[in-house]
Amino acid sequence: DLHGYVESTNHSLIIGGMFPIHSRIIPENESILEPVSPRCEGFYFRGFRWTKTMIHTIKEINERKDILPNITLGYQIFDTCFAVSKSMESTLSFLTGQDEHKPNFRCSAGAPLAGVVGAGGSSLSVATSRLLGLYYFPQVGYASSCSVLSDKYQFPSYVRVMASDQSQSKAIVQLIKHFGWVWIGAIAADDDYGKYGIKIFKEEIEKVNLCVAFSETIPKIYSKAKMQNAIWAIKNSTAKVIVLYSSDIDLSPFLLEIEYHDIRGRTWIASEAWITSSLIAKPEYFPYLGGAIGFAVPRADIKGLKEFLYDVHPNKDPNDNITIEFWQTAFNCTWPNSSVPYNSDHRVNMTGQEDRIYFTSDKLCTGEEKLEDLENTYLDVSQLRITNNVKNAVYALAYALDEMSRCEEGRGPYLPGNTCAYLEDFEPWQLMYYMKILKFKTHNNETLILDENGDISGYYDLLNWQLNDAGKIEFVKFGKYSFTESKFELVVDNSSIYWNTETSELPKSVCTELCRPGTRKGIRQGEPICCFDCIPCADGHVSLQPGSRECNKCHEDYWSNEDNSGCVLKEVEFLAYSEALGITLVTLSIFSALVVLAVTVVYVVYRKTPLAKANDRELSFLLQLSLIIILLTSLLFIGKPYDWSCKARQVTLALGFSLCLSCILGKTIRLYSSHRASKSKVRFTSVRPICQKLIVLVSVLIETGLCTAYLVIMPPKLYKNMESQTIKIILECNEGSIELLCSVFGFDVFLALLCFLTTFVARKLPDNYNEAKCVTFGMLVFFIVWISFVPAYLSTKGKFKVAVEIFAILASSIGLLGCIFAPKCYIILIRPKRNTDEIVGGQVPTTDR
Ligand code: TCR
Repeated sequence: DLHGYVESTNHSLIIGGMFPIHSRIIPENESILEPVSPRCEGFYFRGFRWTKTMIHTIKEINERKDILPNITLGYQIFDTCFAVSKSMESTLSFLTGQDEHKPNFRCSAGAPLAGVVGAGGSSLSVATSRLLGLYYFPQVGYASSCSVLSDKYQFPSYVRVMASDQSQSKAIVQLIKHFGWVWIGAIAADDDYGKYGIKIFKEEIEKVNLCVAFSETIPKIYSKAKMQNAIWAIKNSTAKVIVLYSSDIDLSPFLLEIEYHDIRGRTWIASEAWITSSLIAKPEYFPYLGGAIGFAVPRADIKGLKEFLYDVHPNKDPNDNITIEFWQTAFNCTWPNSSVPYNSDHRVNMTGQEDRIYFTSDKLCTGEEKLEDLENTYLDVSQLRITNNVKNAVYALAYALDEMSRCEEGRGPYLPGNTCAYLEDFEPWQLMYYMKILKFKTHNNETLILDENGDISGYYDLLNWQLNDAGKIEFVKFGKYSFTESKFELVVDNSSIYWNTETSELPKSVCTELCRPGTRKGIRQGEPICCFDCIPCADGHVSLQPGSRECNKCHEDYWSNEDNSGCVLKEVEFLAYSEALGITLVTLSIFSALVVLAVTVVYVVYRKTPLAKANDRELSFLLQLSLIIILLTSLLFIGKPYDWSCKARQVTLALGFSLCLSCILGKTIRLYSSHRASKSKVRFTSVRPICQKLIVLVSVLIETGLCTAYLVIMPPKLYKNMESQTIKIILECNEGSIELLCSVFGFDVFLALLCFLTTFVARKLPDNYNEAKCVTFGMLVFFIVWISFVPAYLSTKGKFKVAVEIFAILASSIGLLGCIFAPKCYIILIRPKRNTDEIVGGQVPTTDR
C-alpha cells in the first residue's frame, strides 16, 4: 500500500524518487498481528510541490533534444511520510520490484531503474543509502544535508546537490562572531539533521572560544517531559540567542509549546530547513520567532513550473489518491465517492493526551474550486530553494546518463579494455562512475560540480524574518555566505535587520558581562569559559581593554591610576627649590653665607687692629672662605639631583669641612703650644705661622686625595628609589662606597677631634678674646649637631632625609661661625677698647708682630 506515482509505459529508463508528501506516519495503537505498512497523515504541501517538480523536470528532459535524445525517462516516486520505515520500504521496492525479497532492480515498474532522487530528511537518506550503497546504486539527495553523508566510506553511492551542514554550522558560528554573541543556546531535532548539525556547531563554536549555554533536543514523538526540558532550558538561561536545528515538520509541535509558554524576546538562528517554511512562518508566530535569522539555499525561478503546478485536478485520474487528498485538504471539502480520508491528522495535544482527529467536512467538493483563489504553500513559487535542488538532482542523473551514452567504444572508463556501458543494459556502479565526475550547467546558468565527497560548494542567502505592511512574514535578504571547500566569506548588511528585542537593537547574549578595564577575568571552577568573575587588578597592575584575561604590571616608572585602567607616571619626589622647606633652607644658607661675608668685610676693614691680626689673619680669612663654601654646598643638596650634583655635594662638603677644620686646627695648635709654654715656665717656642699654614695645606691635600679615590673607585650616583614607596619614585643619591665615604668624612671627624682636644686643653688660657673657650664651645656645638644628626638621618625618609642633612650642615657651620667670629666682631665693632694687643696670646708675645 505504498503511496506514490509511477509512470513507466514505453520508457527505457526509470528514475526513482522519494518525497515527504505526508509529514508523519500514524502510530498504530492496536496490537499488531501482522506487519502492515503504516498509514500516513499530515499532508505536506511543500513535499507535494517537490514531487510535482520532479515530474515536471523529467518531462522537460524528455522534450529536450540535447540530452538523452533517444531515451524517454520514466519515474517511480514514493511518499516517505518523513519516516525512516517508510523510506526503507520504498527502497526495498526499488531494489526488489514490489513483492520480491531479493534485489532485482531490473523489474521495478517495468523498466530498469537508473538512480534514485532523494529521501528528504537526513535520517531517511542515511538509512536508504546504506541499502542502496550495497549495490552502488546512484542516489542524488536534494535536501539531506547531514555531514555524515559526506563520508564516502559509509555512503559510497550517495551524492547531493545540497551543501553539507558542515558549511552551515561554520556559517552560523561566523555570524555569531560577527554580532559579538558569546553565550548561545542550542536546540536540535531528534534526528541526524539536528543532532549532527548541533554537534558540528558546538565543535566550531568551541574553536573560537565561545560557549554553548544549553543543548536540548525536540522529541520526534511527543513527550511532555522532553519538551519541558527544552522549554525550561530556554526560559532559565541568560542566552538570548538560540540556534535551532530542525526541519519545519519536527519544529511545529515545539512551536505550539513556545507559544503556550509565551517565550519572547529571543533571537533565533534558524537552520536552513525552517527559515523559509510557510509551516513555521505564520504571522501568529511572529511575536515569538520574529527577527529570526538564518541561512537558506539560493532561490531560483523555474520556467514553466507555476503552470505545471496549477495543472492539477482530481478529475484527471480518479485513482490518484494523492491529488484527491491535496484537493480535499486545500479546499476543506470531501471529494465525492472517494475512500481518501479528508486530511486525517493525529496529534498529541498540549495536555499530553492522544487524540486522533479525523476531519470530515460535510461540504462536498464540486471540482469547480479555483486554485487561483487559494493561498497555498504548494502554489507559492516565490521561494523555490529546495524545489530548485530537486530539479538539479534530476538533471544530475540525466546528465550522468547522457555522459554515459556518449561513451566511445575502446575509450570507455572501465577496465580491462576501456569498455563502455550502454543505456539499455548497465550496472548501477557503472553509472556511479559518471556521477562522481559530474559537472554541468544548471537551468539558471550556474555551474554545479560534485566534489570527491559528492558535495557541492556554493552559497547561502542570509534571511531575516520581518513583518510587512500586509501583516505577512517576509524573508528579507541581508547578506550572503559563500563557501568552497577551503574558503568561506560572510557578507552582512547589519542595517536591514529587524531585531525582536525590546529596544529593537542588536541583542546581547552573554553569561556574565564583559569585565571593565581595571579588572580581569577570573575563572569559575567547573563553569564554561564564558562565565567568569571580574577581579580587580592589584595596585600597580592594570588592564586596558575591557574583557582582559590578565592584569599587566605597569612599567618601572609608572603606577596604576585610581581604577587600575591605565598606568600613570609615578610621582617623583625630591626636595625642590620651590617648596616651602626648600625656600627656607636656601634663604637660611644664603643669609648665613652673607653673614660670613659681612664678617670678612669687618676683618678686612679692621685688618690693622690687633684682634684681626691675632693668631694668623690669613687663617681667619681661609676659615671664613671655608664656611662660605660649606654653607653654599647645602644648595647642592636641594633641587632635582643629578649624577654630577651627587658627586659634587659630597666632595665639596668634605673639602669644605677639611679646610674649615684644618684652619681651626692651625689656630688651636698655636693656642695649645702657648698653653704648654705658660705651664712649663720654660720658654716654649710657639708654632710658627708657616707651620699653621702647612697644617692646612697638608690636611686639604690628604682630603683631596681621599676624595679623588672616592670619585675614581666608587663615586656616588643618582638613584631612583622605587622600593621604599610604591606610588612614588624617590630621587636620591646613592653613596657608592660606604667605606670610602666614611674615610672621607672620617678624616674630617679626625680633624675635628684634634681641634677639640687641643683647644679643650688650652681652654683656660687667659687671653683678651677668650679664643680658646670660644673654639671649644664651637667644637662642642659641632659635635652635638653631628652626633644628633645620625639618628635623625637614619629615621627619616625621602626628601626629609636631605633636609636633615642640610640642617646639620647649616647648624654646624652657623655654630662655628657664631662661636668663633661673633665674639670677635663684638669686640671689634662694639668694644674697640678691648681691641688691644696687650694680652693677646696670654703672656706669650705673638710672633706675627
Ligand atoms: N536538510 C534537512 C531536511 C531539510 C528539509 C528542508 C526538510 C532541509 N531543508 C526543507 C523540509 C524542508 C535541510 C535534513 O534532514 O538533512
